[in-house]
Amino acid sequence: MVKKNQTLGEFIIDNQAAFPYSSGELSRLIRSLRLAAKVVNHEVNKAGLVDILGLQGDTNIQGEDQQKLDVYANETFIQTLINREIVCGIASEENDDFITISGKNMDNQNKYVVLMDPLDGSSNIDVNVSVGTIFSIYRRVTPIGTPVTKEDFLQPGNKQVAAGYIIYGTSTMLVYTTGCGVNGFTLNPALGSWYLSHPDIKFPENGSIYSMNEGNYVHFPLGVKKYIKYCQEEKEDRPYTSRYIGSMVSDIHRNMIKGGIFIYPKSSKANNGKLRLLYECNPMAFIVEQAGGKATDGFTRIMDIQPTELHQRAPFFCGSKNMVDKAEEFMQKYG
Ligand code: P6P
Repeated sequence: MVKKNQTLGEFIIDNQAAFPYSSGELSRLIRSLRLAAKVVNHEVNKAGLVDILGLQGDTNIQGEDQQKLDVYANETFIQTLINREIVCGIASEENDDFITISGKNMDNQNKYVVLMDPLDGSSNIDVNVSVGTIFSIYRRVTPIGTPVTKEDFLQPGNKQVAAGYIIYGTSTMLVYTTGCGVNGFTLNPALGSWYLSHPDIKFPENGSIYSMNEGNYVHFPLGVKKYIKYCQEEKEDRPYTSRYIGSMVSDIHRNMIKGGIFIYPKSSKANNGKLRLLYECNPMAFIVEQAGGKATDGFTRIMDIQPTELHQRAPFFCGSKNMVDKAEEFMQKYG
């Protein structure tokens, strides 16, 4: 039963009870991400008013210009997690390598690591288009109390304990899963509280929206080209419309509510596509699957891919199950 106007805090307490042996560590971790999200939201919402727009002047490991808000969001999430001493390691799109958190007495007994894209879609910041934060949580695989290793981060997405995103849009929402469905909470900025606004989100099996950067059409695999033409044919079963914001969190969030497919495929310009497997594709795939959708690389379930590099990329087909199935038919046939 959905409790009307339940806050995120109440929801976490109610759902922690569903994990009788849980130590509350995961709940505290979600609460910390909730706090950091409010701090980042405050800055994102006033980005146009203070001198926080524009390029930081540095570039990250991806070779992408770092926006000031990218750096601010990265530092906010990392410092909040360090201050709360609730994780043993962090990996971020904005950091070349993972961060080991040893704790005050160098005896960090925490068992979770967090991987994140602190501000996805940041190229949209200066033009007032919604952006997002994406996070992915795993249980470490190396012994508790020892420094984390790359092995703790290079886990397949099917080992995720929790995943979520914050979307800084017309309203600010936190959407996450711990493997028991997907729930969305909307921030009331006046009160600083998050309210359960989208309980038990279900990804429609069919949809009428296809989302990809068609500017790259000539570079797409033939299967993707054929799927786009299939969507564009005037047929009764194809009332499709193209919607692409260029901010993955926003595109996938819209499609999850309305039904649709998001595709960022490999291309002749980028052999594995653009999106990063560990802290973009895997967490979004966990959420989408938990809502009843599907997420693959065009052939293989995204969450079954065994990572080999922290910042590796993967082609991404994600959304309404029947639409992803149809796109995969074209990939199987044409490659
Ligand atoms: P393109 C934003 O930089 C991002 O990582 C995703 O949020 C978004 O879907 C994609 O890149 C947009 O890339 O090549 O279409 O501009």
